[in-house]
Amino acid sequence: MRLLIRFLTATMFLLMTDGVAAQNENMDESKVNPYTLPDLLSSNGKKISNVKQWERSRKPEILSLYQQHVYGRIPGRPSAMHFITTSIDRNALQGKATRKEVTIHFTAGEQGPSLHLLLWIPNERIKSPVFVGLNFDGNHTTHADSTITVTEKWKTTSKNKAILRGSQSTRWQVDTLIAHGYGLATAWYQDVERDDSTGWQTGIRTTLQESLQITPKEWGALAVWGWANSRIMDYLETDEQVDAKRVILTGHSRLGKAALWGAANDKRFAAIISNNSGEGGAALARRNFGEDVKRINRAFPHWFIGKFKDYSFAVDQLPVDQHMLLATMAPRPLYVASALEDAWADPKGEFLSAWHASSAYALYVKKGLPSSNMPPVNSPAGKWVRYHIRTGKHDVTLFDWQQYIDFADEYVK
Ligand code: GTR
Repeated sequence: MRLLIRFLTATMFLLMTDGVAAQNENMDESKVNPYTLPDLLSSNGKKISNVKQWERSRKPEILSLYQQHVYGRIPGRPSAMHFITTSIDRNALQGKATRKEVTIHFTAGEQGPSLHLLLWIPNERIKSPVFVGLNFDGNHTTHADSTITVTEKWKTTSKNKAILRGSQSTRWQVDTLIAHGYGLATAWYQDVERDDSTGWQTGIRTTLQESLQITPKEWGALAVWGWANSRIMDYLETDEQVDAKRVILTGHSRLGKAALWGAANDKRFAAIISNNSGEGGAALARRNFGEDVKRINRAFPHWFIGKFKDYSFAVDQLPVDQHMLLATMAPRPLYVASALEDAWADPKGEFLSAWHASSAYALYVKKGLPSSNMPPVNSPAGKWVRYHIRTGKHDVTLFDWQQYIDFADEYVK
């Protein structure tokens, strides 16, 4: 009896201190509640029916709602930013590619905050289209090449002290990209801000707040990583071997969320790929399946601005939903990809979001997804908005890359 009372008191205490414990995430499709999405194509009760109205009023309105309620503002480039090429190998991959390492310095001199870029460019062309994407574990994990620099920053920041060269190489498929005439630019995301709740104190939200004229509270970590993608673009615009009009932004998972917000703010990216970006990325927030707003806010409070916490238990009050973020990419080619075993990211919510976003593409007379029914597994569907759900888990695979290459061949190259 005493044990039972102790158990009940402990449980009640838990429920009182952490209301979230009482409400687990729903993983059952039959328990998805009905929801009403904010109307993508209306503004203050007025219907948006052409590109002019969309570009002049609705799109800026949506971007500003995301700024104020979800991710925060993305500032421009610091005026003292400069690039230093630290290595160059014109004979990489048996002569098929040029491999460069470039440090993007955000302040004058070489001691301040910086981002280390690893770049592969095909040798067969004068100028190549390039895929850009931040990596999770350091540049040296993206390819087995033993000469890729392991940066000092990585050594002092990374929790994973083992140097696992090439451990993430299946996620990058450099050889396949080069063989198809594409370059690849990647950098370690935590170069700009450590991925934890105190990361902002040592990251660029603090070190660059004066030069960027933005306070740390005005943006979250996803916006910071989105910003980093744009600084990579700044460099690519200066590289003679790069076709800067054909740069495709990619991102997996949290870095997919960051890529979406980054691309929404930077028109220079010619196409956007969201790989398993899930909650806070492509997936509809109002569909209660898998990770939800309360859970992401609790687990990753630093990813979003403070205001987003207001919606943890009131998602229906959020003035946006993620189809609106995807729609801001229009008319640029947009690819949304899910994985069958990635229920946490809510594949159906990712698909529906892309489906609803397709109506913004229709304004430009560009076809998006053909139907509100999900396509069969491993069968991409759609034109300017394309979607696939592949077999397997939360990851980036060769299959994914093959579809992205086909998509880029068709709409970017
Ligand atoms: C999960 C998180 C997702 C996704 C993922 C990742 O733990 O719940 O939102 O961002 O991590 O980035 O790997």
